[in-house]
Amino acid sequence: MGDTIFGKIIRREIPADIVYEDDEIIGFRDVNPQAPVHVLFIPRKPIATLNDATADDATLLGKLLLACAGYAKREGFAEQGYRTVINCNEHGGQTVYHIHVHLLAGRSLHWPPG
Ligand code: IU
Repeated sequence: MGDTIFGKIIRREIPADIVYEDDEIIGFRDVNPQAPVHVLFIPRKPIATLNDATADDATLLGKLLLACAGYAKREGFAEQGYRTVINCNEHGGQTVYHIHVHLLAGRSLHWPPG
């Protein structure tokens, strides 16, 4: 796949407010937050969309979700609650083609989403 702005964030070519990092995953604050807490968790591996993930990525996808839950627990909003979202392709509202999990928290979130 082609490079994206998230690839540049991973390589530190552009700045981001990074709140989590390990050898496979980075978490950083969304520049256009939709809730008081809005963090994006991305794999360093450049998977474009959820459709492009394979069985080989199963552990990595699980780690992305666990990274979200771990962050929520450490930051103290896990019990109150939060939402994780993966948008896929046009109708899913995906705009950056490097798979990412949105972690949204800090307010009561509406359902269903628009
Ligand atoms: P989406 O699921 O692909 O629509 O989410 C992309 C998100 O990336 C969106 O919430 C943007 O605000 C966010 N974002 C960012 O945090 N930094 C950037 O430089 C760009 C997009 I471009």
